[in-house]
Amino acid sequence: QDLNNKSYKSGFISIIGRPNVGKSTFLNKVIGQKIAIMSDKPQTTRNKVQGVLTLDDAQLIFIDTPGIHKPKHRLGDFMMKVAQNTLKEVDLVLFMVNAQEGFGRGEEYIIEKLLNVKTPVFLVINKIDLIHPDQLMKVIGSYQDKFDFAEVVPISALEGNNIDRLLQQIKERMPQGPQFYPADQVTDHPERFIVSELIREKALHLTREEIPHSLAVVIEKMERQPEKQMVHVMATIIVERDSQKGIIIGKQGGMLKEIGKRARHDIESLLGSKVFLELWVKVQKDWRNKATHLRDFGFRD
Ligand code: GDP
Ligand code: K
Ligand code: MG
Repeated sequence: QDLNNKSYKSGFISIIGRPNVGKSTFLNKVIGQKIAIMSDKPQTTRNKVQGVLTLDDAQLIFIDTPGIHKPKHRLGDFMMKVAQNTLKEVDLVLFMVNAQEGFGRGEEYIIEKLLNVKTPVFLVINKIDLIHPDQLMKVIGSYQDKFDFAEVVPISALEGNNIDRLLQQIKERMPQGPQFYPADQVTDHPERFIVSELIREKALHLTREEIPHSLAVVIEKMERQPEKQMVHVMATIIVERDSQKGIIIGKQGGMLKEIGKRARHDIESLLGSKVFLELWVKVQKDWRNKATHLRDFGFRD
């Protein structure tokens, strides 16, 4: 990777939409089977990577929006916040709808509650293979009345119609940036990111309200050690204040130990291997002000 390559673009994209509109089918088409299988593993992590598409001149990283793929689209206040924060942090939102169904209450709800962000939103009208072109114009109209979409793109995720054009338009919206993932590693396992999210999740869960969601986890090292048949993971938990560091470490290191124990358990099942997990805690003031944390943390290699 050429770090001085000024024309390379990279960014984060969230796909939202009601169940069965075709989100998974789209990702499958774009990224391929492997990642889709990966994304079906049960994980409750925030900002889980669903797939990464590495092109010659851009890398598109699709990020899950937790909560909104649940069967019920009524989210609790908390999940709503989580979802909204994700949508704020990404570079682009794809709002996918079913061309056959048109605007409905589910869509209205998403527009009202979730799309209240500055991030550009594309309306992706999927399953156009199932409708007549005249109907498409009506569907588009019904949505454009409701929201100011940056683009409106009709596609068929199943048959592949217009997918290339959509990818081109996505690319145009991506900021200049590095290739976060090496092209080969990515197509298989965005493991590091998931590992960092697993640790983050345990830390947040165990400390409850005391630690804000600004906590970040950087994977310093993730190394297979075939001779010991285990993976050595070294990670740093980053907080913003000394007091938070104290909470994370806990009495006689008890909290950090518990975070490590629970995270290790999950990482072992993710990697299918024994794991030696080494956890460190570091204070870094205002790290959130440094670009978005999606970029600064978790993706470091
Ligand atoms: P998700 O819940 O949004 O992830 O939706 P899925 O990707 O699971 O798709 C739901 C159903 O719609 C599946 O049976 C897909 O095969 C079907 N589907 C998805 N995209 C298309 C499309 O472009 N055309 C047609 N005809 N069916 C589609
Ligand atoms: K589904
Ligand atoms: Mg799906």
